[in-house]
Amino acid sequence: ILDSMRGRLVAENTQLTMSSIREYATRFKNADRIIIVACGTSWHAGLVAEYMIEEFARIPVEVEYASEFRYRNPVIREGDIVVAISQSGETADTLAALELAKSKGALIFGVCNVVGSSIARATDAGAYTHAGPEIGVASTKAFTAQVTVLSLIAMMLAEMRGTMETSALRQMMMEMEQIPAKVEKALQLDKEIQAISEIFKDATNFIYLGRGFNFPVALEGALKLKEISYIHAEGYPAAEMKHGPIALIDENMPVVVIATKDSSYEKIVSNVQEVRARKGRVIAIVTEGDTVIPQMAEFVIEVPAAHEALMPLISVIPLQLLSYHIAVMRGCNVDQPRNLAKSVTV
Ligand code: F1P
Repeated sequence: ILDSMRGRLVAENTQLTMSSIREYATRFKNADRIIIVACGTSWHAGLVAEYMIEEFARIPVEVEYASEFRYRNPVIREGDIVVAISQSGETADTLAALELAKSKGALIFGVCNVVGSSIARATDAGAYTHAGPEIGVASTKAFTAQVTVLSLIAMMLAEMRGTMETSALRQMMMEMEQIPAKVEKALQLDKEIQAISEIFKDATNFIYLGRGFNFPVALEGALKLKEISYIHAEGYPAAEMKHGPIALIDENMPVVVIATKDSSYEKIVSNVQEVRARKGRVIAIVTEGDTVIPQMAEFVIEVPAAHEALMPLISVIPLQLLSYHIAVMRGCNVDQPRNLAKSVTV
């Protein structure tokens, strides 16, 4: 399965100018470090990739906001591989960050949606996400496509480095093949989420919490809400809540908790209890069949079970729908939010 996936990535790349990861297999295999540079939603996809690459391929990964990286004096070594992620392929900060890294001898790998875009052209190699044009300014399907490609890269690296059992890799690939059907199922939650949106459409603040692979999803959920509904929202690692954000929780605070069944499930149960103890209004994203969190949360959204590393592909869907419905109910233009451009080129 991995071979066929790799074949597909190679075939796509050959036609479309970015050469493939395979040509640089040895450098990837021996990389001391991978630095991911991106902005916004793409940065969140990069964070998921950090967790996956470190978990499966055991290569140290740093995820940097391109908008900061380009202006500071980062340590970049020749053996570094820099992965630039961008939906538009035109984000000026990401382009500048990769050019800085390139000038210091790093190998630049791109994950872009738009074929022939400036970032794609400036890379040494890469993979196109082929998510089709994002009609709206705020990235949604690009996130799913980026996480999918980055998951495949993480698995390829794990295979090349021998850091994951073949049976485990095969299992992951089989899980991957089931993702489209699970995403379809998550999209059927639309009406349910519309009803929840009606209740919270006038909220002025939201908190999003997640742990592990769902932490970047919490950040992404908060960003989507800010971008298209103009509601102030913050995403936090759930375990970080006690270090400050917990002070914000009261009976008026909606708290979206991504609490799917994974290795940190017991911990997230405690986090939900902490929020409930302070009367926060919990909207929990749970795995189908969960019987514990539904007893504690005020609202429950059930998504299909999946391997925890692939869960962001599913758990992000209800959050995107929540932002969408709230924005529409508030009369916001979801495709052209104020102050936001499709490609931030300055
Ligand atoms: C990065 C980004 C998007 C966001 C908005 C502004 O774009 O921050 O994530 O939704 O469109 O730009 P890109 O580099 O992924 O095209």
